[in-house]
Amino acid sequence: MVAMERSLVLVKPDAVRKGQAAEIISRLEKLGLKIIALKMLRMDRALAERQYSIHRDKPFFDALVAYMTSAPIVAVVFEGEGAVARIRQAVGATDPAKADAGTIRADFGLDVTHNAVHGSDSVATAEEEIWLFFTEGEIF
Ligand code: DAT
Ligand code: MG
Repeated sequence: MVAMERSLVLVKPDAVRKGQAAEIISRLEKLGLKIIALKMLRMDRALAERQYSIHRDKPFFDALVAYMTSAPIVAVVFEGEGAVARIRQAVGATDPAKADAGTIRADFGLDVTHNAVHGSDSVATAEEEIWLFFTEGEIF
């Protein structure tokens, strides 16, 4: 049996700017995953640093934080059976050039920084990430 899971998806600044947010979210809905929370926001530095704290010592950290705070994003919580792995599969590899054909990053990503979308990498990470963006009353 596959467990009911929740995952945080972020439609990143370049995809929002290009008007691809609804199409990206729609692809995930079409997998049978349910939207249980959704908002548009501009991340501030503190939020971006917390969301990506695991990468704090990486050479790309400052560029990543600068990019994620550069313009508004759309944050979505999806719920469904096996949601975490199914979303990761639909999102594709971190580098769009290496992502499988038909994945969101292959279709919408520009490069390893501007890769269109974030999806939580585990159930535990998802639960941490969700609470960075949403309060209990914002999740349905
Ligand atoms: P993912 O988003 O696929 O989980 P990750 O957790 O390794 O990938 O990295 C988080 C984000 O950091 C990624 O979406 C984009 C950025 N990033 C990762 N590796 C990078 C690199 N080598 N150069 C620039 N940005 C990178
Ligand atoms: Mg990751």
